[in-house]
Amino acid sequence: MRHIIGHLNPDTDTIASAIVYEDFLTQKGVEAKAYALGHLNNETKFIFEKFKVIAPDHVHELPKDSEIILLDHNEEGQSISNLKDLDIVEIIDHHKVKIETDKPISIYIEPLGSSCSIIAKKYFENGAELSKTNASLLIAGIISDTLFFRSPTTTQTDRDLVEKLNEIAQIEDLEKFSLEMFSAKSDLGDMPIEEVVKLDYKIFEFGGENYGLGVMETTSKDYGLNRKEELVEKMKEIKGKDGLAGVFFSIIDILEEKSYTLTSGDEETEMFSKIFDAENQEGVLFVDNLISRKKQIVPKFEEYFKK
Ligand SMILES: [Mn+2]
Repeated sequence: MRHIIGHLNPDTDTIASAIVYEDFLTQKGVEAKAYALGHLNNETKFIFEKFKVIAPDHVHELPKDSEIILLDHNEEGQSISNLKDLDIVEIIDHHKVKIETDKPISIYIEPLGSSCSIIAKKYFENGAELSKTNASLLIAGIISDTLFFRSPTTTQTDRDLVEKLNEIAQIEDLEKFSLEMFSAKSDLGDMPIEEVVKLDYKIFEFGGENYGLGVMETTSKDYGLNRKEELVEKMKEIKGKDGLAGVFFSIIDILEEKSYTLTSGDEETEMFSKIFDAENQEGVLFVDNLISRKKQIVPKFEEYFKK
């Protein structure tokens, strides 16, 4: 039995790709089951309601030596808590490669806009049968990760795949669908502040130390900016509690393609301003056209720490 695991603080891409890959493997006669490493965000919930999909089971750890497939991530800090005790048999991802394995395994990594793109390619290349619901889920994952093709991570392959998938999914107005997804994602109500920070949050190792990088992709940036003090206080707490060198939280205006970053302290503010040439607007670090953690934020940090 292969356990398909997306990353912690799951997003639509990680959940959708895991669910659809379960179907792909099942068609191939491989026993597999998709899991979620945490609660679904509002965008994913919206998608599930719209396409009448049942959410995958939650899991926090698995029995020793369980076979697992890592989807949409390959870093230990972003994965299941007892990863070290488990048997990784396959990785499918579109992030930078970090992991070391102790035996040869299947790895499918491609610099596409989403993991759902890689899964979609597998279906088309293998002539596997793709249901209307699964095609819709893959489209949702691609739209979510590429911010409907706005992100610099977008490739022509992603656009072509959405067109091909929509021959099956038959979503009438993709633009309208994307706006519905983004507004579901932006609707956070009175969500506890720690959950806001951890909404889309990953740990990265730079220069031998761990940093927390959270992003909030939104169509209503004021929600985040209005909770600035609370956010910063919570980020400082997380930094101390989790033994991090710093925590950054970027509010990303999807439609305007601009970002507003908060930090866990003065040193972090100075560092971020230096790296991104940010404009400090009363503690909010404004950068135009900075919207992708994967393709813009993380590589710039890496470059900074190499020096
Ligand atoms: Mn992804």
